Amino acid sequence: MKQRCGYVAVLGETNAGKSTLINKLVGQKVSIVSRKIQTTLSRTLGIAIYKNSQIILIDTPGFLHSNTKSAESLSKVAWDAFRETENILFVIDVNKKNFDDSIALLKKIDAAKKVSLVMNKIDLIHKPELLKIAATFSAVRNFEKIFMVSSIDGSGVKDILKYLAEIVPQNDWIYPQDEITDSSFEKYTSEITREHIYHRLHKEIPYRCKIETGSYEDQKDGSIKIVQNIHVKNNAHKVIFLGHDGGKIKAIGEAARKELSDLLERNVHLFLHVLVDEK
Ligand SMILES: Nc1nc2c(ncn2[C@@H]2O[C@H](COP(=O)(O)OP(=O)(O)OP(=O)(O)O)[C@@H](O)[C@H]2O)c(=O)[nH]1
Ligand SMILES: [Mg+2]
Repeated sequence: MKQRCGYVAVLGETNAGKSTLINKLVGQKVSIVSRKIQTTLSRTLGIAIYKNSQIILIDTPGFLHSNTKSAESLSKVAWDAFRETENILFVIDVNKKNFDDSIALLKKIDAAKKVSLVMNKIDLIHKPELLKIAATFSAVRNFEKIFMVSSIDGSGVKDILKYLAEIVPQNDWIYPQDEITDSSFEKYTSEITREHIYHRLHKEIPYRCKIETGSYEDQKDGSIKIVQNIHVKNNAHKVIFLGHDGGKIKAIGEAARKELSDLLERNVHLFLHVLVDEK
């Protein structure tokens, strides 16, 4: 059987569940997820395989209708990814009270693109509502397909996978069979820590920090030592990160270490340093 391979961009408002969907399609975590807005900060690839097709999903930062500089630059990242392919999954959170922002965004996508609508989070609403929402969006433009899914429990997600496997063109696979993302080891591992920071620290703090994997080193016993630096803006933020007696950072480190051990299938020794970066 001839191989098929192609790119699909996943677009939508922030918090719609794009990264959750991509992780389900890939079958493994490639992109971090949180309840907070603007979790995805850079273009991240998730590579899914179905039969003879390799589907390269481009995760993008979600759109946020705000005029701040950071929202603008994240939107640019998403539009750049969008230009890489004609196949688009447009993800909406069906549980939202108001779809104006999603519709405004949808209108910016030119007619030549092949867009499918993914109505996500169907586990949260009554089924009759779904048809109304589908009709609202169908009035805005033509969709190749409309999917109703729950990316959390996975219902309906397989249908998307099958569909994408059919529409990607005949091409040799770009990535090796066992590759699930194009992220470097450094980025992948620091993203996991960032997710745990989002879960454990509130409001603006997580947005004001930058995490980088400083070094990693295989140990003789088969484990791996990973050192990560968390750069924060000022001393006050550092104090919040550390928490009482360093308890906060310890809890973040422990949760991230556990998850990294599972993902990497080996023992991980994780060292987190909080550094004040006045610049
Ligand atoms: N109940 C329910 N929650 C979901 C579903 N999909 C995603 N979520 C939740 O929605 C929140 C946002 O999910 P993300 O995958 O981070 O959303 P995103 O669209 O990637 O967000 P950004 O990266 O900020 O653009 C998380 O708390 C997810 O657990 C779903 O199908 N059902
Ligand atoms: Mg995301």
